Amino acid sequence: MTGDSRLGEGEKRVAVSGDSAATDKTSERKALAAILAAGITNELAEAAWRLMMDARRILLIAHHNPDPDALGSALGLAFALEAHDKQCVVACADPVPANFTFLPGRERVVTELPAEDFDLVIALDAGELSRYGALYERHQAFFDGARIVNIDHHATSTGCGVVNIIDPASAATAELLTLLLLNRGAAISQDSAQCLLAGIITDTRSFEFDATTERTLTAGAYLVGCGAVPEAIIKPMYRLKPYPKMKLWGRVLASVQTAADGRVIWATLRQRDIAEAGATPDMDDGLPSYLLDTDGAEIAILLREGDDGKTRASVRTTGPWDASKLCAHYGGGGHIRASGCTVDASIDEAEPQVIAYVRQVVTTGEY
Ligand SMILES: [Mn+2]
Repeated sequence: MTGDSRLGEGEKRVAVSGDSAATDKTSERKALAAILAAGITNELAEAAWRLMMDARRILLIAHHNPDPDALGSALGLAFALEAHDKQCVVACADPVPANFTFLPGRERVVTELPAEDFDLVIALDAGELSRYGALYERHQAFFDGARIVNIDHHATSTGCGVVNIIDPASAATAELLTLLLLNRGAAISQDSAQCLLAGIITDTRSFEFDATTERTLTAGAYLVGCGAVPEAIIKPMYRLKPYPKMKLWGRVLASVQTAADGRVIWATLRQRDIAEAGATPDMDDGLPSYLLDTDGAEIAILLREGDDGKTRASVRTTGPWDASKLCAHYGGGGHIRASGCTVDASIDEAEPQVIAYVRQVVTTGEY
């Protein structure tokens, strides 16, 4: 951009950083929108959008045990559809977790349907109706006969709709929704953007997981341009803790030990730790991963004393180690990086047993 030659030197600088910067911003946003809009096939986007535009009352459902991607996708899409004069109800079998303070509209999520008078259902972040839990179980006949649009990003999804938009290349359902809305030229309000960004940020743990692509970040950039605020999501989601949780973590971290030159790290959580910290049992949430953040640690284990005399082990791994195989030894399972099992022994008996087994795996490579 060239400045106005009639302006003095100082004025010219003001002109350049003002008007042309605003023009650049608009064209930059248009370019981002075009890139994102091209990330979804037009036919599929059109088929889904037509069903939404033809509907009057729309039910948007998030899977049970909801995460911010499921709820943020449902709320974010509801905000966008309401701008097109659609009546939207957002439902989930379980209530919105208390720390999801960053989701605009969370107070409107219902755990039970007011009625079954919907002409479209949009199922978000899971490809099987059974994953919608009690909501599906209580209204099975309605859901089995309903017209459903299914939007999800899990590779294992079978699709439960007449139109299924399932894209495992998307790091989050919310990323896929951003593509859909931009493909259809739909406006994304600040509230909608905040919900969608929450889905993207939490499914990638702040753009850390390897599911994060250039497109994921582009979608994030676009949503920030719509007014979404990353800090409002990241701090309550990952860092803010109630004081009793801080106290509990302090007690548990004081018990930390290592074996196999620090490659195995573990800590114990006893019933009295919970009681004396004034904590609740769910406040160990995040602790096993936190242990794995120790330099040199490859396998992290949190051993928790149950109130039934048994011991619960939560295992997190990095490198070549398969947490699900380690836990299978005790009849448990899960994922490669995160698994759990219950050891039928008191914590004092279980601790040396489990550590001896894991130490043997690390030194021999045999599970
Ligand atoms: Mn998801």
